[in-house]
This record gives sequence, structure tokens and C-alpha cells, in this order.
Amino acid sequence: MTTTDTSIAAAEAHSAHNYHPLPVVVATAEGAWMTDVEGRRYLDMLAGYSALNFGHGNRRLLDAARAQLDRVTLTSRAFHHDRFADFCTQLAELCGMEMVLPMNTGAEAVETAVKTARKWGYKVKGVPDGRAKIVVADGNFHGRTTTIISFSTDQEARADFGPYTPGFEIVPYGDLAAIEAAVDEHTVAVLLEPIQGEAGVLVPPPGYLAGVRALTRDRNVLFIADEIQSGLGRTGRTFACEHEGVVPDMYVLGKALGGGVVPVSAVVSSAAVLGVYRPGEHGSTFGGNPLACAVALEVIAMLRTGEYQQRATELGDHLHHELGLLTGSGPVAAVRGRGLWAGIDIAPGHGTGREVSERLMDRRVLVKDTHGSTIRLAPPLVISKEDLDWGLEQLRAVLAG
Ligand code: IF1
Repeated sequence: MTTTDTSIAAAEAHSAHNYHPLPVVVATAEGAWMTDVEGRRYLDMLAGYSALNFGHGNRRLLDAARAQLDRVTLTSRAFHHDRFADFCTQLAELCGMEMVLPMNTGAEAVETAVKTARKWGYKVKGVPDGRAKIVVADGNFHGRTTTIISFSTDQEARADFGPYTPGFEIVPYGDLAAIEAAVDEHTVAVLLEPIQGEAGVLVPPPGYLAGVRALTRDRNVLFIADEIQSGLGRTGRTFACEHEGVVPDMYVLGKALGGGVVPVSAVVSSAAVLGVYRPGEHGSTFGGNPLACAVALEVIAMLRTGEYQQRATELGDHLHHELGLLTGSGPVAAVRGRGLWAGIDIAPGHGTGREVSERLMDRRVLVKDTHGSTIRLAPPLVISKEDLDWGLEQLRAVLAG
């Protein structure tokens, strides 16, 4: 047995089988590259589902984390700490908003957004108690808590986990008229991914987000953008909503906010919305901890330079141009995405998404499949053009074979 086999066998014996990882055991990583326990190097074209937008072992992020490790890592929110105000102020400013409510994982931030919208509905909008409705889209992925899977349309994610939380109406993604029809006097929010990740990097039709913005403003409904995966540089802008000049009422952020170092998530909104909370009504032991704030502050500073957004735009244009050449009559049935983010539908006869991912792994490129015949590319934004081209070369070779 190789070191890899031994490690995988032990993991399979002693961990729940809620994942089916590719058979590679990573030991170290730097930039866009990971090295396995046997010394093989792989190009990481997934980047921790966009948590690693700034690459593995990012010097600035690690220095910020190390400096904070030596000072204080956790206070709980029972006390103030000296990184908290800066974090909230600067994140609000990056978002063009007023207030921040920090959590840890994406799902917790989405739960926070749901609770906030409901409370706003009862306290500000005047919805009768217990009647608040939130409109969501089919094909969504917002996390894995019991409430969030209650409004998922993915059977794998929701089956056998009921009873489900009521209060949600699911409409087709990209269909503005369907949202208009679903919104009623009890509707407190429309919750959407500006680009759907798990669904296969689905970009909605032009005008959709702007239409949702106008409709929700008109009907006194909060527009909540889940930018956990699409936000913080991935699409070439700080927020994917910017591509349509849209500012939602609430951003839900996660993943890259912690730079792949620590889990950091947040809800960012106006004082009118986040101002509904009183002490004791919501919280988290770890949310907004000093280590999280120190790392996130560095992430915010890096995003402020605009450098990563620009890389995502330039390399993204190149990526989509190259993928376009494979599309149509070739091995690729369709490509979607924006910036350094692509969903690639493999044409029939060229293998399942899993098979293509395995063959890419043999060629030292790591990606993740979704929904049978789709693979996703989301390399770290720090990837070099040469490495990206090398990755694309491996993809062409795999699809030709
Ligand atoms: C898994 C997908 C990516 C997210 C959006 C909230 C969350 C996520 C838009 C929850 C999380 C993840 C989780 C990961 C797989 C993954 C994923 F395939 F499911 F869609 F990234 F592409 N909103 N996305 O994408 O954040 O609680 O995980 O921090 O294995 O579940 P979390």
C-alpha cells in the first residue's frame, strides 16, 4: 500500500462518508499549487470553492494571522477587542453599507440573513407575526443547515433531513416575472446567488438582477445577495452584483473573507436593517474573533487595491476565450461563468464530470465535478497566466482522449 492508499483507507474507516474526494492526499500548498504526501505537485483549479482566492500560503494573510496569534485569538463577544471596530468599519466601507454582523461559516451567515430579514419584516415592515415569507430560486445552494436545506431543490442535499422549515417560496432562477408573482404583502426578502455556483456557474439573463433590485425596492422587500462564492474578486469585481450596477440591501459574505486561513463570514447591510437587533437576540462564540478580524482586515486591504479583481477580469477573459474554442461541436457542450470562474458541460461521449476530474488529476490538475456532466474551474486569482495555460492544455488533452 502506498502512503496515499493507507491514508485514504484510514479516512474511509473513521470518517462519515458525506464526501467522495478525489484520491489525492495533500500535504502542503503554495500559491496555486498543492503537493501530495508522495511529493507530486498539482495545479489547484478549485481554490477551496473560492475560499482561497488569494492562493495557498499567501504571505500577507499568514503574516497577519501570525501577528494576531501572538496577541489574542479569542475574547468572545462578551468583551470588546481591538480589531473588531476596524473590521466592521472597513468591511462596511468595502460594501458601501453601514453595519456588519460577523459569523463564521457561510451557512451561519445565510441563517443570519434569514433571521434578520424576518425580524425586519415584523419590526419594520409590519408583517403579522409568524407570516414572513422569503422568495428563493430553484437550483440554489446556500448551505447545509436544516433551515437552508428546507428551501433547496437538490434531493441529495435535502432528502431524509425533514421536517423542513416553512416560510420559503421557490421560483425558477432567472425568471423575474416569477419573483413578481411570488412577492406578496408578507414577503420580507428575495434571497439569490447573483451567479449560481453549485448549479454549474449559472449566470442569470442580462437585466435579471437589476430587475430584482427595482422590484424589491418597489415592493418594500429586502434583496439579499448571497455573494459567499461569487463575491470578493472571483468574477472580476468585488461583488458579482456590480456587473449589473446593482447594490442589494444585504450582502452575505464568507469563504474568501477568511482567505482560506480561518472561517469568516458576515452579513453586511444598512443601519435600518441590521439595527433591528438587541443584545441577546443573535450571536456566535467565534463570530468576529480577533484572529478572524485580523485575517479579514488583510483580505479587505488586498481587495481595496483592485489588483485581484483586475487579474480575475484579464485571466478570466483569457480562460473564457480558450474554453469558447472547445465549445460547440467539440468536447465541450457549453461553458458559463464570469471572471476566473467557469462551469463546463462535457459533451456526451467525453466522460462524466467525475471521470474528467479523475483524468485531470492523473495529469496533475485538480477540479471538482457537479451535476453529472459538469466541471467547475475556480483557480486562485493569483494563478499565473502560464500555469492557467498549462491547466487548459491538460484539459484539452483529457477531453481529446
Ligand atoms: C460543501 C457547492 C461550492 C455557497 C453559497 C453559502 C454556502 C456556500 C453560494 C455555504 C457553500 C460550498 C460548500 C461545499 C461545496 C460548496 C459549493 F458546490 F456546494 F456549491 F462552493 F461550489 N452560499 N458552498 O456556495 O457556506 O457553510 O460551506 O461555509 O461541500 O458543502 P459554508
